[in-house]
Amino acid sequence: MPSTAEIRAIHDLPIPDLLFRAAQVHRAHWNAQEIQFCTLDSIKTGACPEDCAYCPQAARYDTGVKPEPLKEKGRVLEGAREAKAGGSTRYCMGASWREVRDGEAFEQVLEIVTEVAKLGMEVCVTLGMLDAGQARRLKAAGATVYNHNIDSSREFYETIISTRKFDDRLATIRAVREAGLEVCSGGIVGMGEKPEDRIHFLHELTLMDPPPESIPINQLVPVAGTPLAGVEPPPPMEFIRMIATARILFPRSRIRLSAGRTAMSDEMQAMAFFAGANSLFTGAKLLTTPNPGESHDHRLLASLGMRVEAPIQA
Ligand code: SAM
Ligand code: DTB
Ligand code: SF4
Repeated sequence: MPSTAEIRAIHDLPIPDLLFRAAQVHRAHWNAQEIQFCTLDSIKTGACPEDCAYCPQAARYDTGVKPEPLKEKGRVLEGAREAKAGGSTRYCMGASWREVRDGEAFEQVLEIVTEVAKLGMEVCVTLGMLDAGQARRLKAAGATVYNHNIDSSREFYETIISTRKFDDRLATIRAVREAGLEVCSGGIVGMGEKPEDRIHFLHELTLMDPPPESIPINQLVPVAGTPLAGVEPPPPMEFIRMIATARILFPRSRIRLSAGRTAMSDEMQAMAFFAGANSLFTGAKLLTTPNPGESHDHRLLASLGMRVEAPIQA
């Protein structure tokens, strides 16, 4: 496992060297012309009891997000079919829960997962904390992946969320692993953290054995009403450094260029692809905030001579 000093040495390389190394690693393991399209669906929105300082769905912040109960299965399926038709090979369903509780709502989620799984996309869910038994039930229903971000370094995490501990996050990720699900875990750049926190965040991911199959790198979407509303985005190259360093550290993982793309130029996104990002969230909305949209993404890839990754099973 690399030490934090070794990770820092990679992260701080001169940009041409960093990008060259990242691109080499990327090409050794992936087709660098292809990007996976994933679609997000907020299946239960807002009114979350947690206090994550970045999140528009926390009940305690006045963000204008309209709380919505668990979505009806038919509506989720409609969205999933559309996503597939638009080229997505992964459907990610998020719920603004602190944790999964056994009962009616979880049973409904299991039914939704069962139906979405029949469409032949990768099926990801992100429902907050859970235990190994619940993770096994999700897997049995057809989920392939569970998303649970560590978000930042342990030190910084505990300044942006007070309602749970970093170790709670790690415990859920272990439960997901034990159940045989793939792990999707990444973080957010641009919350006011120091470069040192970003190194420690990546280091935490290297300590997971095996590392997450999928690593979303989000840029903070500052939302009015949240404590992080006024935080300025970091210089674009700091974000690109994170993508490139993640690619070098995790050659076989999906590195996902996630939230924050509406604030990025097309050139910055192109550079993220060159730095090793090979997946993105498409569609006009993330969970509650805007996203560039499918037509933008098809145009962007075409303009770069790139293409959407096709499904593995035709
Ligand atoms: N409630 C569950 C949880 O916290 O794990 C699942 C949904 S939660 C919205 C999923 C992730 O979205 C968070 O871990 C965070 O990384 C990301 N996220 C939330 N708000 C964001 C924002 N304003 N900008 C960037 N990423 C954000
Ligand atoms: C992840 O890392 N980013 C996605 C997904 N995993 C669940 C969520 C981004 C949310 C951005 C804020 C919003 O739209 O509410
Ligand atoms: Fe709730 Fe998840 Fe948002 Fe935190 S990130 S407030 S747990 S929905």
